[in-house]
Amino acid sequence: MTEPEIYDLNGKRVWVAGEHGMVGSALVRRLQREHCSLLRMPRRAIDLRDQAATSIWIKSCKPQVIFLAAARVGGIAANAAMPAQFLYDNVMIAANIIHAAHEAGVERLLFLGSTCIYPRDAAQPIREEALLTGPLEKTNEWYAIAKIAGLKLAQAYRRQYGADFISCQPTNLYGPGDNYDLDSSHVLPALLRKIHEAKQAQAGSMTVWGTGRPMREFLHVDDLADAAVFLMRHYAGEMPINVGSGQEISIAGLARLISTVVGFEGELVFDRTRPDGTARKLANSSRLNALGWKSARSLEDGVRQTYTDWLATMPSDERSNAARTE
Ligand code: GFB
Repeated sequence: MTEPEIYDLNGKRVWVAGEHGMVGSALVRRLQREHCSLLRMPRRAIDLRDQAATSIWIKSCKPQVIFLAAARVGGIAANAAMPAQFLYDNVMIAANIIHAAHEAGVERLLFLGSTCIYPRDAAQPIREEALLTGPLEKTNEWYAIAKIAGLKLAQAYRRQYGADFISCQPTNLYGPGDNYDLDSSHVLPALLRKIHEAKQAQAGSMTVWGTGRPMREFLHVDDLADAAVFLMRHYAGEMPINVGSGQEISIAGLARLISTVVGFEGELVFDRTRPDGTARKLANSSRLNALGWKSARSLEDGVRQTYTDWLATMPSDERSNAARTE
């Protein structure tokens, strides 16, 4: 059973803030299948941390709908290296866009948070009610605090001004357009790259950070984009909604899965000097499921597709080298 549609995107002027990032570009791909008018901002045309510039942009292009996917993001190492940027950039982006959207009379806005907003020791699978019930995981508290501020802004503007702003928090994402830089990436693209390179080099082993024991839930970014469009159409309320796949795997299990996909048969070595981060972070997505949306793609299919997508972005000499060694 799907909840009835409460908002019609047909003919609407829609802006995806952060349209050049992994999430934003997935949203643009998804919205291109809708009969709406997508407003496009050239890459780096406006610094969304700049309040005046952001406000002028929104007032001049007059979106009726905003998907707020712009953010500074990164994996466990990037969070540790750049706490100021993760906090400042994300607070500013959220505050500037949400305030300007309110001033410009935007009809609907969806703020994209992250499941790292939840307390480190929250009961699993984590329900939305767990927010602000305990201390955060230290390895990403700066980013988490900025994301909590963003969803609280959406709630506050809804409560005080009646603005129809909603939030959702996706679980760990992967897919086309991800960051493959090993110093700043998340685990899935990092392991795809490291395992691919280990195979090419015919290495006997490759290194996985931490103990391999932490559990993570992964969602393909195209599934997130579909869920976000679904929420825009079917949901209004203060409660920020979890968006997960329900597919949980240990980091060691993920490394084994990627080894199978890539065809690497060497040993996995665990570097225990690297942090594990949160032990487990499985979202309870039953609210979203009850509204009528559920992820259908298996993690293995998603990883295979992502590996193919990534190989396709490589220069052709590297790609053919990769194909030869398969
Ligand atoms: O994806 P990730 O960097 O971030 O790391 P989080 C997840 C787990 O994978 C950690 C392990 O236990 C890492 O130690 N891991 C193993 C690796 N090998 C690697 C590797 O080569 N690279 C990376 N990056 N990890 C992030 C937050 O947390 O999740 C963000 O820091 C955000 O703020 C994001 O919330 C969704 O899953 O721990």
